[in-house]
Amino acid sequence: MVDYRKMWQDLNMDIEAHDQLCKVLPQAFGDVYLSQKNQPEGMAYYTTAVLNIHGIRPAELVEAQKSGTKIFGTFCVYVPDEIIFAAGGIATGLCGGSQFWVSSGEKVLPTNTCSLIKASIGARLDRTCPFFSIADIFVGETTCDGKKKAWEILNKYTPVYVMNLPQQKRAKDVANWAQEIREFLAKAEEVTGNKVTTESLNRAIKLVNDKRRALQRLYSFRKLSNPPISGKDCLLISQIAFYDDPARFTEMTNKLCDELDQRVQNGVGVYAPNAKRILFTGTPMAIPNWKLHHIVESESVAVVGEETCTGIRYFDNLVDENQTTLEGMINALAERYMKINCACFTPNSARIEDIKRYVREYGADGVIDANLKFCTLYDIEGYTVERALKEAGVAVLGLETDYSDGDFAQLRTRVEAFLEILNV
Ligand code: BJ8
Repeated sequence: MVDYRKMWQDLNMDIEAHDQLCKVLPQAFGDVYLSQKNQPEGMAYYTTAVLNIHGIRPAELVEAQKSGTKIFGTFCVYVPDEIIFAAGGIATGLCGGSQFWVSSGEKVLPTNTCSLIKASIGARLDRTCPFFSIADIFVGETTCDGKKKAWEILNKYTPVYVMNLPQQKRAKDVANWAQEIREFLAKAEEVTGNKVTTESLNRAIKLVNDKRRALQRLYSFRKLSNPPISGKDCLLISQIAFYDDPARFTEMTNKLCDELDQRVQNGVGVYAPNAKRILFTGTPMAIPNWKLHHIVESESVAVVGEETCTGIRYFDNLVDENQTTLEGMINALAERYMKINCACFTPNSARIEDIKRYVREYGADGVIDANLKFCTLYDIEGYTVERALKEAGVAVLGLETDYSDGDFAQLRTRVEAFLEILNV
C-alpha cells in the first residue's frame, strides 16, 4: 500500500484532521458497498479508486503539475472540461459530499446553506482535501445564490474564475454562453500558457464525448428488465467520473460494460425478479453521499437511474464532433451545455419532460425527488416536478435530506411507506 502522507504534508494539509476523515470513509464504504452480493468484477477498479480517493488521483495531479500542467477545479456540470483539456490543463471535480466538512463550512456560512456548499468550503478551509489544495485555479459559475457568494470566500484561498451562466435558454442566451466559453478559453490559455488550436479542441471534444458515451452505455444496462449492475454501483461510477483521468475512466467503464454484456447473455442480474424500480431526481449526490441509494436498495428495490448531475444530466448530450473551426466548436459546446436542465433556469420545463422520458426509458415504477436541504431552487421546482408526475400517473415521493445520518431511520420509514404504495 502506497503511503501518501508525505504528499499531503507537502500540500500543507492538516494531517491530524485528515486522518480522522480517512478513518470514516472505509467504514462507510464497507457498509454500503461491500455488503452487496454478486458485484461485477469490473467494480474492483472503482473500489480501489474510491478507497484511495485522496491518494491515487491527487498523486497523478501533483506529478502532472511538476511538468508544468495546470489543474482546474470545477463544481458544476456547466463548466466545459473540453476547454481545459484543449489548453493542456486537467479538469477535476471538487464538490464536497461529506458531512465531515460541514461544520467547518458553517464557521463562515449561514447554517441554512446547502451541505454541498458548506462541505466544499469546509474542505478548503480545513485543508483536508488534496484536490482543493492541488488546484491552481477554481472555476465557478453563476448558478445558485449560495455558490455565487461562496466563490468570493474561496477566492481568498485560491484564484476563482467565474463563468456567467445565463438563466434562460433563448437564442441570445446560447450566444451569450458561447461568448462566456470564448472568454474562458482565453483564461485557460493565460493560465496554462498554451494556445488552444482546432486540433487540440477537437481532440478534447472527442475525449469528453467518449467518457459520456461510456456512461451512456453503462446506464443502458439499467433500462433492462433484469439489470446486471446495481444502482449503487452506477452512482459510484458516475461520481468517480468527475475526478478520474478521462481516457482511463472511459477504458475501464467500457471494459466493465463488456463484462455486463456477458452477464446479460448469461441471464445474470443483481435484483430479485420483478423488483420494483425507482428513478431519483433532484440535487447532485457527491462522494460519499450514498445514503438514499443505500436505503432504497436495502429494501430489495432497484434504483434504475438518477436525473441529477451525478447521473444522466452529466452525460445525456454529446458535443457535435463535425465542426472544423474553433468558432464552430465553441458554438457546438455552447449548444450542448445549454441542453443541461438545471433548476437555476427559468422556465425549466425541459427538465420535467426529461424526467417523464426517463421514467419510460428506465421503466421506473416510481420517482423519488430528493432535495438537499436548503437548496431553494430544487425545493421550489419540486412542486412542479411532483405535480407533473402525478398528472402523468407516476407515483412520486418528495424527500429532503442533508449529509448527516441523523435522518436515516426517518427516511427509511418514508421510503418503506412509498414502496408499499408501489406494491399495491
Ligand atoms: S447544473 S444542480 S452541478 S448548479 S444543491 S449548490 S444548486 S443550493 S449543485 Fe448543481 Fe450545476 Fe445545477 Fe448541477 Fe446550489 Fe442547490 Fe446546493 Fe447545488
